[in-house]
Amino acid sequence: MSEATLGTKNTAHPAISAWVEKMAKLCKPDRVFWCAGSEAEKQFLTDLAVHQGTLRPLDQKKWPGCYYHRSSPNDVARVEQFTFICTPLKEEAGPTNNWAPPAQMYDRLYCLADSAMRGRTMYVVPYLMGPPGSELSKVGVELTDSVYVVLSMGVMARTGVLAYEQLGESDDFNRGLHCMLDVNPERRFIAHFPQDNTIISVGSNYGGNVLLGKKCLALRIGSYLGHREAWMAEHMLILGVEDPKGEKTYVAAAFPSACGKTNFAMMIPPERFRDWKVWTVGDDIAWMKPGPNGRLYAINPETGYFGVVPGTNFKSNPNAMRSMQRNTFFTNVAITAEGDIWWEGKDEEPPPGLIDWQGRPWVKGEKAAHPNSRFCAPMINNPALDPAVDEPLGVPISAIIFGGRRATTMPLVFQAFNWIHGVYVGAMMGSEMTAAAFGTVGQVRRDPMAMLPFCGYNMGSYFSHWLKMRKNLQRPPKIFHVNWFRKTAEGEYLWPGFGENMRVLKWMVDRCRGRVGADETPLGWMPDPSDIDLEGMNYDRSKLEEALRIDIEDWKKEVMSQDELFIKLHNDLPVELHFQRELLISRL
Ligand code: GTP
Ligand code: SPV
Ligand code: MN
Repeated sequence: MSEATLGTKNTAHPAISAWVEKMAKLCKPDRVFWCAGSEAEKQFLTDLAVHQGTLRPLDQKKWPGCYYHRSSPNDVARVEQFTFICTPLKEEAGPTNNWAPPAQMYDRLYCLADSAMRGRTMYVVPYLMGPPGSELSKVGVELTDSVYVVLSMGVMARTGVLAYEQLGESDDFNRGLHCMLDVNPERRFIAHFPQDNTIISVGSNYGGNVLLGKKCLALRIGSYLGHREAWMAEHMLILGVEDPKGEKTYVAAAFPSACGKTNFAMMIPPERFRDWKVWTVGDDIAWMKPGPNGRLYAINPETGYFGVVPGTNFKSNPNAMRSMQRNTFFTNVAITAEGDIWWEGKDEEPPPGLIDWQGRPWVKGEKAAHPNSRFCAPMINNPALDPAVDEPLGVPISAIIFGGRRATTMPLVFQAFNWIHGVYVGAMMGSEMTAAAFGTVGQVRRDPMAMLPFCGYNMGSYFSHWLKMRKNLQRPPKIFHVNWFRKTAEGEYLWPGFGENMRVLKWMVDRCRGRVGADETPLGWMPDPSDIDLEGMNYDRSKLEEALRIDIEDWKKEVMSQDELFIKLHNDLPVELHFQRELLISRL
């Protein structure tokens, strides 16, 4: 393709054409650039971003195809306080979401978007979430004035004209509009209009706020559509565990933001488990639907990883390190004049002449990389990428794992007695807040199914939806809860985590396959400590016992602390969850 044809209109689809025209009339860009998804286009846009100063090439010998991006210091994470679900009725959004009437929010945002792209280019990014030809896949079109967004979308989703093929003549596509404006938190809104399958995001240029296929479409709009169409959109990784016989067991796990999904999805088993292999299907989002043999099938709608950088190194997560070795965008890490990069927990000395994430010479003791600095890497770089990632049917899920970041109370692992109990366990999940969103880091909050920031409708109805899904499954996944983050009174982690989590994963896989027993406890089924294989690990068994301990007094407090969510949701909370709570109290 010659440069002259780059960006020319590439579809005659009437609804897409009409909507792009309407939005262009509103935003008044100097130029509309239609993305087709070609290599030449990617090169052209990358050069443009470098020329504009949006991207800076890294040392291309060390980091081929990798670029550096620094955001505005006020724009480094998701903004839950500015995120809205705009349904006709407030009850549809429910008590855990910010709500505004659609007409009012459209007015407000159209006002902000009016002429917002003067002197700029509007990029039209058609994209597909999910494998081509999958019944679960969805089409979106994102309009944006950020080249960084266009290029990042190219990593995270299947972008370009292939999306039109999936759409055909249907009008069923997500309309996404993104205007950077002046990247000012006072004019920052992430608004969802589920009934219109529309998203408008203004005033930010940070991943979760602006890569509209990800949290906005794949989770908020996705969960709304899933409720309507009898499938599930979840904040879950998907992995396949291959045992020494070559049998694969797929599990999906919901941990809140920055609580270990990427790490778990890419885990490399320790030496003791050298005959086992973990394959990554996805690290953040699962779309799941009942399929053949009464089982739950899952796809990863994404094609890349937008992962937390700090703490990632060749020991903690080698597959993530390999994934980000080429064709990756790094945002808000520290950099040197030579184009090398560094972050806290990279496990090597900081290079001399380091510039911190805000562009200042780094001072020891200060943060070099922002705690929520991210890599945006294509999944094909991952040596453990599961070939089934492109399978339109998805993979059959044997276990669903919930987990939070909890210094106390929550044992290393337990298994729910059944699906309804498992839904209760997921619904009552708590976790300490992290840097992935603005807020008080470290504070425990209820984060049901790790979906608190991402459920696009009433959380009570969402729980009912979970309960109802059971009816369509003859072989429902077993449900587990894990906690890698329990600490001693001295503040040390009781469990080493990362690759060693394989030992707990094996127990869960063995439970799914009926290969190991368990003890009945007030919380659910728990491993006899001797059933967790600790061989080859320099680790004291008494620590494992402590990590597995149930402290009844802590648990009484835990049940009390669930009151807040029960009161907030009382109108819509399924009665089954009240019963489950009563049962737990009587068992305690
Ligand atoms: P999002 O991309 O925000 O949805 O996060 P995520 O759930 O994918 O989190 P990620 O795997 O990036 O982990 C975030 C943080 O948790 C990093 O600082 C990791 O070092 C830390 N972490 C991950 N797994 C473990 C573990 O098993 N034990 C401990 N102690 N820390 C872990
Ligand atoms: C999260 O915060 O859960 C993420 C990062 O996965 S973002 O895409 O920014 O939401
Ligand atoms: Mn996430």
